[in-house]
Amino acid sequence: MADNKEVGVDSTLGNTVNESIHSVLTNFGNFQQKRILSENSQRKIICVEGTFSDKEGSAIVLLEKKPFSEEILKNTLTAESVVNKEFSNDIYGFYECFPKEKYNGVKATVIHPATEKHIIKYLSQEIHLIEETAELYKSITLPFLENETFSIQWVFNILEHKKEADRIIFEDPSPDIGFILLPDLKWDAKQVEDLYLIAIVHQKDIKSLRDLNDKHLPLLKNIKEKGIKTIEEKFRLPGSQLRIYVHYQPSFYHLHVHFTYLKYDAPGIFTEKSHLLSTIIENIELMPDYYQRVTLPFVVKETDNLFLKYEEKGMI
Ligand code: M7G
Repeated sequence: MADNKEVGVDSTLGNTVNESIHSVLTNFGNFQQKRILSENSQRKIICVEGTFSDKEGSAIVLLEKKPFSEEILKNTLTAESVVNKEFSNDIYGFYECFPKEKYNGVKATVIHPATEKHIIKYLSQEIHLIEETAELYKSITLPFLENETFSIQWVFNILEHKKEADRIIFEDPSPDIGFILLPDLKWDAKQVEDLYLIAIVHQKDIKSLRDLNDKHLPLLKNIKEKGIKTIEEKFRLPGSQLRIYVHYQPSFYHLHVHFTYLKYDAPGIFTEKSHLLSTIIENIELMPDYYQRVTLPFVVKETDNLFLKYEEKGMI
């Protein structure tokens, strides 16, 4: 802790207000904490809102303890780890163990400048389930989405190879059925225990599950088939150990498919949010406009503007 503070005083943050925080951040010396947005002791994750002293706008910092990879384990049970005894009782001993710094990392995600919508996304609050009929989608959800969604600039940066190009695991460049497969923001790609990849499609006009119909079947099948093959080759996990799904509502309205390790309880895998890709394909094969006709439930936070729109129209 004391060491961190010393590094923090010798601030290496940028000297211009406009420079992206991500070009200069090497420590949290200039971060001023405002409030804890959410915390989950089971997932060992905390989400903090604050500011960087020489930057304009709010910042969100997410800290998450990492799972034990083979490498971390191998380097923790060694003579280099410090082990302090807390107490012992009969055959039971309780210790605090400090592995070497390199094997003791905490995953940190920084969002800056964070919009109000980002803050709401990470703020712990009451949630509601809305049964969105096809009619409600057209009259409330769609007009809302057209005005108020997260920027998907990060998606275009990936598709155009401007960012994260070195993280791409597979690309099918076809404009119709092509996609890029790469590690999700939530995965450091160091161990398969929390494997999390996303396939982002090259087609630009598919907002979400709601837009999918029979003309997208070749695209969906291509993602499933090549995604599984790539993961099998690179990470030695067969398709039968993968959870392949789409979120509804997504946070980002450009079609992407989530691939996670079946044993990993990834965030957002609950039934009211996830739709398995294989089920989506089957449903569309049975009825080409299934997703334009069906009622799709989704979860929304109480302070989300979409919730307020449904409330205004007396739907909640
Ligand atoms: P979603 O279903 O739209 O929203 O998924 P969710 O966040 O509610 O799950 C978007 C996925 O994209 C999430 O799993 C994010 O972790 C991931 N993601 C978001 N961003 C901003 C990035 C990014 O910049 N790079 C990568 N590789 N993944 C991202």
